[in-house]
Amino acid sequence: MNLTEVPPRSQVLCCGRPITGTLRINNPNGVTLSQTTSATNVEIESGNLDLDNKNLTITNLTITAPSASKMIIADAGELRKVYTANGSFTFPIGDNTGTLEYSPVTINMTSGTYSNAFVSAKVINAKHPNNTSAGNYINRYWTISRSGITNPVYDIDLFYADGDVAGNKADLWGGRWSGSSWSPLNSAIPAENKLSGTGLTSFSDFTGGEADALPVELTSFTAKATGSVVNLNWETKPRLIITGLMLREIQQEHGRR
Ligand SMILES: [Ca+2]
Ligand SMILES: [Ca+2]
Repeated sequence: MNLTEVPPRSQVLCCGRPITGTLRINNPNGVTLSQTTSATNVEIESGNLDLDNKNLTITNLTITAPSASKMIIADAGELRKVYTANGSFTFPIGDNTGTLEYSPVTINMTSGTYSNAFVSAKVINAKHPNNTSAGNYINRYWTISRSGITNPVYDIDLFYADGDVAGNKADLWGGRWSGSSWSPLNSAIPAENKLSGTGLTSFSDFTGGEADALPVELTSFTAKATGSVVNLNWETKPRLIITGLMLREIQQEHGRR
């Protein structure tokens, strides 16, 4: 199936049957998906493929130099990538809320068992409703989920747009929302507008914000009493601020009152 730029206006892709051959998008004015469907091969040569609020399941995707004018708009519907084995895939997604913005996410599955499996991604151009960061955050979050994968382990890279940043992007940390709390990601590279996490085992929402709004977790903590001295050792990701109250509680815990 070819959706080319003749006629030179936006087109609507219907009608929901699986596309077993190649779906080729070549229309600078864009193509909109009108029904949830699947396609074995998708090639995007020009223009945006807007999923609107429908889902598209793909097996293979070809897109060179994706951008805000050559991407898959997935800000309501999901782009679902079939996984049959470990491997990395970049979801070339963005949004058309206000300005068109390209904000891809790369999922590198490093472990798992796959049975009729896919990973899905969509991106919302708004502050996450559970992000309590007051000054430094991004007006963007991604929802990543999966189907048919048991014992998944994966790495993730998320790329936001400059226009998303409220405050100072050097003060942003990545966070994953569990449904009730934030877990920090282990890397943020402001120069690349990038938030990264490795060795993740759960799927959900991701965004960027302040460290105290996306709180740190202790990866290890030991306290050893030597005579009247308590030695505290800890590792955190990404950082920990020990307050006077916390120190006092730790010392009481270990018998220094
Ligand atoms: Ca939209
Ligand atoms: Ca936007």
